[in-house]
This record gives sequence, structure tokens and C-alpha cells, in this order.
Amino acid sequence: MPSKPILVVTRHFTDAVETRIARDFEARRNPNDRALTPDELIAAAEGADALFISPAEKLDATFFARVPKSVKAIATFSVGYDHIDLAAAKASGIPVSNTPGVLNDATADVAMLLLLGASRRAYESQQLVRSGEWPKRKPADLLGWQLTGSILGIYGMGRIGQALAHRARAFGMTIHYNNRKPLPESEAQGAIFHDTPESLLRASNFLSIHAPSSAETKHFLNRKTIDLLPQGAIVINTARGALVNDEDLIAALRSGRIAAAGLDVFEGEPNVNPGYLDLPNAYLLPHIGSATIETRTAMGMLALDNIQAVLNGQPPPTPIPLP
Ligand code: 8YV
Repeated sequence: MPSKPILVVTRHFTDAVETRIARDFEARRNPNDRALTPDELIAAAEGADALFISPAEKLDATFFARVPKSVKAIATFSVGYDHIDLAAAKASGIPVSNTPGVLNDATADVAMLLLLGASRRAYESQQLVRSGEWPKRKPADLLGWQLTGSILGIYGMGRIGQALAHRARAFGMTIHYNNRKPLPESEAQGAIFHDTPESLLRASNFLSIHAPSSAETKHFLNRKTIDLLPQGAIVINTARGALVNDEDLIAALRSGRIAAAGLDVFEGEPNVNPGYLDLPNAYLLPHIGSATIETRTAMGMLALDNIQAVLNGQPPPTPIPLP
């Protein structure tokens, strides 16, 4: 029997994905299930056929300069690929793939959870119950802001943005969006296009961020752009923390310029800017957008499909678009 290809697997996955890894590969595991440093990943990759990584592993130009020649495929277990230096990946000639499409619903669900949690003050409400302070609550306490009849601005109306729009419409919200180009009506579904982010911000009582992280989108939300939002707007981020200038958002949450924020992603995560931690109007989650058994299984299976296609001499089904 021919020997199985050697696969470096940096994290642990769902049972179905683990079963397929054990069946099809000689797996090199990371027993600690924590992010590998570039040096650790290079050491593990020596003589390996493929790498199955997570967004916590940073593949920079130095990594690609040193990656062993045996490595024929790299798959990241994420739709986002801001942890990969694309020019260096291209120069290396190694096909690199991601997992788009399969996590739209799970991530849009969490964006909806954040919209509801932030706007209905779920964190403060839960604290009131758990602290035993509920009997002191007055009728005018803990009033939130209604989704029905409000405008939801979506910055980056790709697959996840569209899945959120679908959900928010059912809550009676009107959808506005900004993209490079207007979507065909079959995808826009009545959503109103803005040709600049500034115009979208001016219209949005609620803003949800869905653009990829890049040099162009870094700190998209900052003091200047916050000033364009209507007074008391609510901001949601399930994309990447780097799109938000934390100090500026924290200041706006403190002053009430922004009424509330719902955040699943943070710049520098898993470390969180401590300024958020004592803000009652910040509804905070630990990057759980894709974290359902079904979605994490689909992501793992798609990553393995990509790796096996390349090892069989085929193009990966979902390559990362290289510059
Ligand atoms: C993570 C994500 O991949 O797909 C992305 O871009 O950020 C998430 O789905 C997941 O949390 C595993 O780290």
C-alpha cells in the first residue's frame, strides 16, 4: 500500500474532520492545540506534504522564504486570509486555499446576535438578573433601541453581508450597503447601494462591518468615520478587529456618541483592549462567528478537499485569489 501523505495539522477539529484526517493522512499533530509560531511551523513542516493551519498562524514573507520544499499545499481553516502574505505565497508557487461560502450562515447568525444583544442591552440585563438587583429596576431602565424600522448599513456586502441582510429584513430593517460596485438585483434583494463608505455611514442607524482586512480597510472605523454616523448609532463587527480603531470606538461608547457596540473580533485578539471591559454598552464575544459543529465540520472538510485536490495534481476548489 502506498504511504499516506504527511499533513501538519496545527489545531484540533470536529470528530468528522478528525476521522477523515486519520483515514487519509499521516498527521503531524500539535499536542498543545495552540497557535504555532513561524519557527515551530517550519520545524513541523520538514518533509511534510501539506499544511492545515488556522488564522492564528502567521505566514509572512520570512515563512515562505523558509518553507520546506516538500510542502505542496497549504490550507487555512478560515475565509479570512489577512494572516497570509499573498505576494510571498505567490512567489513560493505553493497553492494556498481558504474556506469561503460554508460559514456564511453561522457568521451572519452571530452578527444578528450582536445586533440584538447590543441594541437590547443584553449584557446589562443579564447582569441585573445575576446580581439580584432586578427588584430595583424602574420602568424607564434598560430601554433599548428597536431594530424594526431602522436602517442597517452593511459595509462589505459579500456572502456574509448578504446572509445578514436576509436575516435583518425579517426583523423589519431596511438594508443599505457599500461595495466597490452595486450588486445585481438577485443579490441586492432591494438593498440600497451607496457608492462611498461615507454616504453609507451617514445613513446607518446600525452599521455592520463585513469587509476583509487589508491595508486599505485598516481602522476603517475611527474618530472621523464615527462622526459621520447618526448620533446614537450601533456598531457591529464580525469581520476583523483591524477594521476598528479601538481607542476611538471606546471613546465614542463612553461619551454615548455610539450607543452600543457588538464585537466578535478584536485587533490583537485573543487579547482585548482593556478599555472595552468595563463598558456596559459593549457586547463582547470571543470570535465565535463560525463556531458551530456543522460549520466547523464543513470548513474542515473543504480545507481537506483543497489539500487532497492539490496532492492529486488538481487545482484547489477554493484557492485564495493571489495578486
Ligand atoms: C476562524 C474566521 O477561522 O473564517 C474566518 O475568517 O475568522 C473564523 O472562521 C475560526 O474562528 C477558526 O480560527
